[in-house]
Amino acid sequence: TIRRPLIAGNWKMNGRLADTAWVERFQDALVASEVDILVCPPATLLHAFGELLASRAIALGAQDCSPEPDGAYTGDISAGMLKDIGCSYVIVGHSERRSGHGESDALIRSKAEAALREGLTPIICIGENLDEREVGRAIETVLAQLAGSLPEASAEKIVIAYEPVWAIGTGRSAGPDEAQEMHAAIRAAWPGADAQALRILYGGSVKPDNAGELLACPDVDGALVGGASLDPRVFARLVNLS
Ligand code: G2H
Repeated sequence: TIRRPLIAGNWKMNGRLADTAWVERFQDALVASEVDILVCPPATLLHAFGELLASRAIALGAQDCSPEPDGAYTGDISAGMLKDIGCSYVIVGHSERRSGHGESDALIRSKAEAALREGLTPIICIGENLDEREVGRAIETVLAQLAGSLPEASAEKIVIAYEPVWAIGTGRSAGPDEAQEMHAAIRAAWPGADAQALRILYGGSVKPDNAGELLACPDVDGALVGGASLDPRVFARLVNLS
């Protein structure tokens, strides 16, 4: 495959300064890595992580960014600021921001565009909720989100994360068939001729127990891992089996 897998940890709103010890523990538990590794701690820890990761083959990412450059936007953090402290990725449109902060596809697209302008790789999250899956509209919903949130960019400059909302933090992950079907639909809907270069991550209760079968799917190019990324040994196990 021309796609190098990416295993990304999304810490969400967890972590204190003392948790920067994670980096060394993770490194100690790492066997070999044929994959790209990314950690997205909360904004308060980005700078400390940036200094620790600078000498290691682990990329740093943020969990959100403003669609705006600098300016009068109290509380927001621009993509340029993230770049400045060493980020190379930023998650945009996570379902917790779509639902908890009313983020629309259009806003997510402009956040992804802001990231691209700064040379960051946006990880654009899409996923259906349980009702949408149960009435048979999962693919339709996800492809509409994709069309609405996607900036114009070549496939290698962005990452898509498919996270079915019903699988997030619930302990119930999609089965490999459900994941593969959706990932293939996303790749088929990619507007450019470079769909084979697009990395599509699966997210939602990924753990060492279920990661093997998910990552073995031909169109699953890695994972966006929440809860299981907080423990450095568990996250290392996920990377080691990729
Ligand atoms: C999905 C995922 C990480 P978890 O939100 O983005 O979290 O693995 O805890 O379900």
